[in-house]
Amino acid sequence: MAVPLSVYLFQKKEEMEWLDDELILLLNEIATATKEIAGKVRKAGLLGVLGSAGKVNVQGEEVQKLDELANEILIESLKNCGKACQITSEEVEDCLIVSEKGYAVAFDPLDGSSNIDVNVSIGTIFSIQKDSIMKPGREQVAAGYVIYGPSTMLVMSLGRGVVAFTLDPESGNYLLSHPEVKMPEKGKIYSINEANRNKWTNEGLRRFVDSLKEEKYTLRYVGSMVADVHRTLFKGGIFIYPADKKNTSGKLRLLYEANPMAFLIEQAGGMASTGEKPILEVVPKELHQRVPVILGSKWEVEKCLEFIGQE
Ligand code: AHM
Ligand code: MG
Repeated sequence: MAVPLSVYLFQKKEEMEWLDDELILLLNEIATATKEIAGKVRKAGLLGVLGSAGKVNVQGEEVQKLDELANEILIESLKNCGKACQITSEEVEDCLIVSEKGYAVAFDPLDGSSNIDVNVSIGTIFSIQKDSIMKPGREQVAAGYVIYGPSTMLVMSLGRGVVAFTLDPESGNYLLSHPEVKMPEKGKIYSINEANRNKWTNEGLRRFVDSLKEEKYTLRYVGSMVADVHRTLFKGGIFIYPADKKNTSGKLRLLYEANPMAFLIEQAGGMASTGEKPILEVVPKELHQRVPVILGSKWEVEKCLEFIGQE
């Protein structure tokens, strides 16, 4: 019988001295909230929650009804559990300060909004820091995501490797299905929105993508970061959301998207860079700051950095 998440966390307490009861409670709370979100996602077409909520968020992007619902579920549960000192969401303008000390949580409640209405995988991404969310990603105490795909999976790192749990719909438990996620050193897939090719601001990037084509790589791009990173984590290769003429710092947000994913990728043996430095070394200046993202297997990321450095 596979180990449930709550049991796994208590088992790890002895080898990970930073894993205290507060953090365990917080992680369990996030997991519980994502089960509720998974339930809503599964029956979205029946609940009348598909489509736009008729407003734009702080980033100027259209908010979907399910974005709002997922955001409310997470904020409520984090407030109620009393273990989060700061709560920051992609959908909310300001950081909610609850207390001075404790665990600060940043999350993207439902990533991949454009895929909600067409029943394509979407996800929830979270990042946990001690006391303040405005710290470099390297200092995250835990990070992870839940992918609402054919299976619902929770992929997580506590700073010592990456583990994955699969939601068992019968028992309602996240069960340990992948005790050690290690990504391949080199893959066969690249993932980038190539429709933006002419807008990319780095000529080396265009040459890098051409070189992958020559090496018979295949292209996969879902347009949900969670799904694209999940595949990259398990199969290797590279995922890129670069700076372009429209999004001059890229599109993805440092605190909710880039940092937690970079943490997971590094913990699984891969690399994650902005093109200038490791994502995890970026010192955040603003809550909703964006960064270019280049992440994946070491071989492809190093190659990409060579190409974009010789623009
Ligand atoms: P969202 O958080 O509003 O859903 O936006 C982020 C998403 C990512 O999941 C994905 O990698 C990216 O936007 C896709 O953007 P594009 O449609 O420009 O390729
Ligand atoms: Mg997102």
